[in-house]
Amino acid sequence: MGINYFSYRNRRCLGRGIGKNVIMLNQLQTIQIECKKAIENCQSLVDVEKKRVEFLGRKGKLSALLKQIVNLSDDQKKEIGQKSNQIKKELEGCLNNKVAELESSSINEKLKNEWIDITQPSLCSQEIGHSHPLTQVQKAVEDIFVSMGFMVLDGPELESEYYNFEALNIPSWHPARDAQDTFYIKQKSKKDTNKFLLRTHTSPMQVRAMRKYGAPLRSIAPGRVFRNEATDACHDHTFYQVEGLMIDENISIANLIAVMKTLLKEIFEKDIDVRLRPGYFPFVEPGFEVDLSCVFCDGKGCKICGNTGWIEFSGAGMVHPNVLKAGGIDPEKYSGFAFGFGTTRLVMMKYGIDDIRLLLNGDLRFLKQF
Ligand code: FA5
Repeated sequence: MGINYFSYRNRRCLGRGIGKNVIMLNQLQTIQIECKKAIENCQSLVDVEKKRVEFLGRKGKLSALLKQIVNLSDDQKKEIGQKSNQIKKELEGCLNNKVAELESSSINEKLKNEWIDITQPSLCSQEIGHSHPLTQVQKAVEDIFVSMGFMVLDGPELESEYYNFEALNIPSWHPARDAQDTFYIKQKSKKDTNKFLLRTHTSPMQVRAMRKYGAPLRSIAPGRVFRNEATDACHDHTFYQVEGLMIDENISIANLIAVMKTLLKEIFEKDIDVRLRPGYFPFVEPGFEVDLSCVFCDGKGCKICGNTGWIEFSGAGMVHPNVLKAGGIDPEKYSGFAFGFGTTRLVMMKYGIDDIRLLLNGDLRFLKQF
């Protein structure tokens, strides 16, 4: 419903000699009342915007009325100007309040419709995974060594021939290289003297650690290693080792045995029979093989232990002076032990897994058991 600004009432006012300003005041009040009512009835933000334009817009009702202000005296102009500003402000406030009211009710509506019960059990069953048994045991090993003051180091799987062999007292002509055949990376050119290979053991971390940290030193370096190997129940071409190194003044084999025993007791939660026998590794002197009593046959002999009753677990020994020198450590002042055991073998023994190849073949029926 529009406003007739020259309504019957106003014409009567003029007839009775009432001032133009009074008429305009009446008209302003009419706009004010009509606009408030219209705002109240708005159901949407679009409605509110329409009313804003209709009443307060440049071509809206208030502007149209104010065009008549030219007919008033200066005092009347002032009076009407002030009043119209006050009404405009008030109406703008009403419009804004309505916008806020509609917005919040639409949010509430949305919340009502989108309400979810977060305590309701899931309709689709989601399986929760877990870490691989190799990772579980490696973490346990790391914790045990950290508790004995060792730091945990990480080394490259793509290793230089120098760190994998030469720095470990295994020159290119040495027969020990044959025992650890591996995959070499193609050199860019024949002139390129830097040969790279998939590391055959974690022992390259010995010289890397010595060069970086010097002596005294306690470190372990767990990781994946690779060998060109015919596989069987106890041998894989890709497996995991943990390299251990302890260098200080007056370190002896007794320290090595104590550390090994602590590790095994913690992992197996019981005493395990361990056998030390002489072993040859060019980077230790003297060198040993550490065997564990076979858990599959209780040391009686089975196909897994090759009917010996023992499973080879680790190589170990006192670090060779040449290796200490390659690591920048004075062999006259310091001595140390090193070991490298198969994490994969440890997992087999801990969980009674009778074929090493099960660990990396990705069969979930197997992995779900851990
Ligand atoms: C070495 O790799 C030496 N770097 C260990 C060492 C370190 C000796 C420091 C002295 C001082 P070896 O080849 O014996 O040694 O391997 C060490 C251990 O890795 C073995 O005792 C065994 O537990 C594991 N291992 C070796 N070959 C395989 C394989 N093919 N599959 C799974 N585990 C293996």
